[in-house]
Amino acid sequence: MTGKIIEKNTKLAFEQPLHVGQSNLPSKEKLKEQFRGIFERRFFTNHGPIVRELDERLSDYFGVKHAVSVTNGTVALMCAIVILGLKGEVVVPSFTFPATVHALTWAGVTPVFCDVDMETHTITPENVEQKITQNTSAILGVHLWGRACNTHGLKLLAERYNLKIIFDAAHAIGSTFKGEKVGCFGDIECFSFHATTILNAAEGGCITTNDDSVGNLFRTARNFHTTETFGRVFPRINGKMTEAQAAMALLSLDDLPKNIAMNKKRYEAYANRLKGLPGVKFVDYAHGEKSSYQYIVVKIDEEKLKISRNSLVAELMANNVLARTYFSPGVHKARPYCELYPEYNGTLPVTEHLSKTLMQLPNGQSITLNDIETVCDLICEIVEQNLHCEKK
Ligand code: T4K
Repeated sequence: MTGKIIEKNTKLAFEQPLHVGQSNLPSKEKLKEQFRGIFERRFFTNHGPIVRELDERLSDYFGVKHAVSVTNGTVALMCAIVILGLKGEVVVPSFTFPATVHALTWAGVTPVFCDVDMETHTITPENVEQKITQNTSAILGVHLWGRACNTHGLKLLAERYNLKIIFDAAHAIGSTFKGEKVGCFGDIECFSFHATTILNAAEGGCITTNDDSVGNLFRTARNFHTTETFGRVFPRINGKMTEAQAAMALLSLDDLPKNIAMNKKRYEAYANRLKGLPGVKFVDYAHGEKSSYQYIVVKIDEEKLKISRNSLVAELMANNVLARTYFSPGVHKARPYCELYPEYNGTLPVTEHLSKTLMQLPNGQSITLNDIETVCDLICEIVEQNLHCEKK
């Protein structure tokens, strides 16, 4: 899509909306070829050849013993919680997509909300330790925006208190921590392959683990009736990935390095163009680590920019730039959690601050570098016009 700022006094900077999370597409021809095979085999689900190939390719990609695909990232989390036998309380950030917490609730586990770090937006061993009680069974960390948690520190803490540890890695395929690829940390890591993620299977996800027993239990949990593993009894579910999803996922996996490089280039284009604007800070991905660059996250300092995050987002949206305000409000302030656990209100200052100051800008295949120039011009123009109005 290309856009240009439409002359003054006309309404829209872009004729078509620019989205955060617009799907990256694999080759249509290759997808048709995959579908031809599915039709010829008349084999659509129950772990056919494409799903099996995907699981192998994923375990090679992550460098882990087990990568097990599943119908979506939420079901990956739900199964992970059940097969690890989590009970009582699990420490989890409130600054995340609600699915992280819903998975705990569905499994009958109480979420204990923990604040995140102002710089990394992830939970820290220090914050988590304050929340551990004798009822705690696990830590559920989230590698937000593709920035990995301090996996090493959290692992040491989990070992000290004999806790399980799960990472929600929905944003973090391709990311690293201290040079090690996300996918090899904790007891289980859970990925999403939703249409809005950098690995697009329409819907989909997987778990990764190096523990044979956990890998096998997960294979059992995702399929309600196989005879594969009857060693342990727990409620199973239909979490099967279809052949169609796996075909999309395989093609997206081929494109992954290219798409990560593309997202990084777009991140740099935005950050370079707006670096002089006071009150606009791009959330840094560098730290010598790799990242998925799935989200372009900007922190707005209202005092310096002289316009609030919400007003800026509203102006951008009015111009068809559909910036987002993930994750506002924090999960502890959203229903049903604000009613179930009102005691958290006002106790998570960093989460509340971030949920009021962050915005995400459009990224991905459908956004051109020209579009980014135009979005940046638009931001500068909105800020300038706002200053002008204030002075009047
Ligand atoms: N953990 C974390 C940390 C997560 O962020 C998520 C999901 C999960 C767990 C759960 O994983 P899954 O069970 O979903 O696999 C979107 C996604 O639906 C959601 O998967 C994602 N996180 C979340 C961050 O973003 P919404 O409600 O904001 O999406 P929606 O429908 O407003 O779509 C965003 C934009 O994407 C739209 O403006 C248009 C574009 N889009 C959307 C769809 C559905 C496309 O271009 N193509 C599409 O097919 O949640």
